[in-house]
Amino acid sequence: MDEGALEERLRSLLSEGLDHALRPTDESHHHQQRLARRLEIASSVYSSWTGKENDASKLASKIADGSVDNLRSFVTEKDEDDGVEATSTVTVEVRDAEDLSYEEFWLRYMFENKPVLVSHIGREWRATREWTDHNGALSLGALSEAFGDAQVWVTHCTSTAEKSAGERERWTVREYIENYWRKDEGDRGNRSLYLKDWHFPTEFADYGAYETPKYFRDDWLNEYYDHLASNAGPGGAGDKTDQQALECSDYRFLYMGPKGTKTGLHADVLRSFSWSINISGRKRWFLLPPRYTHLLYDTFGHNIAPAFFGVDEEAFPNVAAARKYLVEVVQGVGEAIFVPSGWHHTVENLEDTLSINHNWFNACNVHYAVELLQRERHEAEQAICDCRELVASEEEFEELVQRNVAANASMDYENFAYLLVMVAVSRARALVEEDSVEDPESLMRSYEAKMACAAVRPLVGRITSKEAEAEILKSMDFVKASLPHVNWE
Ligand SMILES: O=C(O)CCC(=O)C(=O)O
Ligand SMILES: [Fe+2]
Repeated sequence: MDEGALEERLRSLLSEGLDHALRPTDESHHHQQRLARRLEIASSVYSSWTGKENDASKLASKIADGSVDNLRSFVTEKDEDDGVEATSTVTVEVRDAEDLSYEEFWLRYMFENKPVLVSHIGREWRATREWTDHNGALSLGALSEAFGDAQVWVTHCTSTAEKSAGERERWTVREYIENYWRKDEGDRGNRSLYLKDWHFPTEFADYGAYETPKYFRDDWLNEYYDHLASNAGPGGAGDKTDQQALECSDYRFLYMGPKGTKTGLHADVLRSFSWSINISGRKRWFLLPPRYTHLLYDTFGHNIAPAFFGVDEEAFPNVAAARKYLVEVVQGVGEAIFVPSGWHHTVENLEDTLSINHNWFNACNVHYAVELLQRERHEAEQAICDCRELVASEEEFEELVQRNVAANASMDYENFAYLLVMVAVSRARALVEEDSVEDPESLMRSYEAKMACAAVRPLVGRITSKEAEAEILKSMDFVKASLPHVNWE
C-alpha cells in the first residue's frame, strides 16, 4: 500500500459534508426493516390475542376457534433470504505484524470494519517471559505467587445444579488456580469456571506486563476513563471505593481459563471493537458479520440467541441461516485478533489459555456506538411508555429513559457526549498549537475532532441536564471555530 493512501483518504473525509460523516452501520438496514416487521407482528399478535383486555373467556374462545394456532405458525415463520449470498464469502486474513503498517490496518480493517489476525505480537513481553515456561505452557504457580491475593470474578460457563451459566462469584486468584484449575478435571465438580474481565492492566499498571500494539492505540473509550480517573469531573472516580472505582475503571482486561472455558454469544459493549492477544493457549472464535445480526433474534425480534449452535430453532428460526455466514478463526500464541464493531461472536479456549483483551472505539466505528445508543433509547422509551402520564414533565420522563439506557448500554447520552467532547477538544487544542494542519498526524486529529462533533449532533436535545448540554454545545463551537479547514456544513 502506498505511503500517502491514508492521508489522501483523510483529506477526502475532511472535505465531505457533516451529514455524510456518520455513515449508517451494516446493522442498520436490517434492524429497521426486519426487526421492525417482527415487532409489528408481536404487537398485532398481542392485540388480537388479548383484545388489550384480560378477559380469560375471550382468550379461551381464540384457542377454541383455532386462531391461536394460526398466529403461532405466522410468528415462527422464517424470514426469506432476500438475495443474500448462499454461503459466507468472508474469511479472516492473517497478516504478519512485520509487514502490516498502521496506515494499512486503518484503511483496510478498522475503517472497513473487517476482522484480521495479526501474527508475531508480544513474544518479548514480560507477561510472555514470566507467565509461561519454555514450552509456552502457563506457569500457574508463578501467577498464583505473584497475584494470588487479587480479587477477581469467576464466571460459570455452563449451568450446574447450583448455578446457571453466566453467574459470577468473587474469588481470589489463588483460590481459582489452587482450588479449581490445578485440580484434576474430575475434582472440579462438573463446573467450568472462567476468570474474566479482570482489570489487571489497571490494577497492576506498574508491572508492565505488555504494551498495547500500535494498531490499537487510538482508543477514545479508555482515554475517557483515564481522563475521568485523573479528573474529579462529572462521573469521576471521586466518591467511589477503590474496588468500585476499579470495576468501572476502563475496558482493559485479562482473561484466563482452562481448556473448555468459553464466552457465550454477544457483541461487545457499545458496539466497540475488541482486540485480544494470547499469552498462552489457543482460542476458537466464531464471528458473524453485522449485516446478518437480524438473523439471531427470536420470533418477536426481542432477544438474541444464546449460541450459534444447538439452540431452539423454533424460538430462533433464522439461526440456521446465520450459521451460513459464520467465520471461524483459531487464534494461537502471539496472535492478535481484531474483532470489528457489531460482529457477534463466541469464544472457546481450546487449551489452557491466558489473554489480554481491550475494547475500544474511535473515528472509524463511533457511528456504531451512536446507533446502538439510539436503539437502546428507543427500546427504553417503549418499555416505560406507560409511565409517561405518571411523571410531571417530559424532562422527568427523559431522565427515566436515560437511566435505562445507562443500565443497558453502560453509558447514557450525557456521558457519551462528554466522552466525545473530551476527544474533540483535546484534538482541537493540539491542532491550535501546531503550525500546519497538513501533516499526517494533524489530518488524523482533524478527522477525529470532526467525527466526535458529528456523533454529538444526534444526542443533542436528549441530554437531561440542560447545563451539561449548554456546556457541550459551547465546547463544540470552540472546536468548530478552531478548525476552519474542516467542512462543517
Ligand atoms: O476471550 C474470550 O473468552 C472472550 C473475548 C471477547 O469476547 C472479546 O475480546 O471481545
Ligand atoms: Fe467480545
